[in-house]
Amino acid sequence: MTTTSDTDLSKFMSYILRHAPEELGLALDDAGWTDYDVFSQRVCERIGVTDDDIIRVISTNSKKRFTLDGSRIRAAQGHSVGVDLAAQVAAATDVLYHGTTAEAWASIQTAGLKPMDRTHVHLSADLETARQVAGRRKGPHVLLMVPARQMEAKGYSFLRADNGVWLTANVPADFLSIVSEIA
Ligand code: HQG
Repeated sequence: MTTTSDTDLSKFMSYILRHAPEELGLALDDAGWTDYDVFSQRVCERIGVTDDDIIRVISTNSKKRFTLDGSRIRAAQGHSVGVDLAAQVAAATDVLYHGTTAEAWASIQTAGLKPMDRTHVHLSADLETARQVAGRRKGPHVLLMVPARQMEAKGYSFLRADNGVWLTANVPADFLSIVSEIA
């Protein structure tokens, strides 16, 4: 019987596909894809779930964290291992948003937005998503506006992950402005 919750299974799958494919003896190609059948078999063996559990997590995941494409799977975004998601390079919408803590803002306002432990800075097309990302963290929040189209005109590039999250290498402080602060 499976005792792993869908949340735990989703976290394990993210861990493997974003950060540590070698834990299951897997390799990701340049764009982060790996063979689905081998992935499924190894996840099932390691944590005692079934292929049905994995398929359910892929299809019901609230943030569409996983992309199943024919015989291959990848994490839509969030990687710490270097993968090139550039297939989805897209013209950025006018403005993108980032939700963070007031504490982080203290450094961000001089250092800019950096990818920290991930390969990219994560941005969203709507304010509500940015608010939700910030809401996962304790303390006062800050919502930041990123003038994506203006940055693009200056040579910065943006790409849209499979699940709609926007990614970029970094956002210098000069481009950032506060939308609103939530106590
Ligand atoms: C902050 C979730 C100090 C940045 C969400 C953020 C998202 C700085 C934190 C996805 C900084 C990094 C990503 C600087 C950036 N000084 N702090 N110069 N530059 N930061 O988790 O955007 O559940 O890597 O503001 O929904 O919070 O994983 O990024 O607070 O899409 O699928 O450093 O994670 O998706 O944190 O979240 P993260 P994030 P998943």
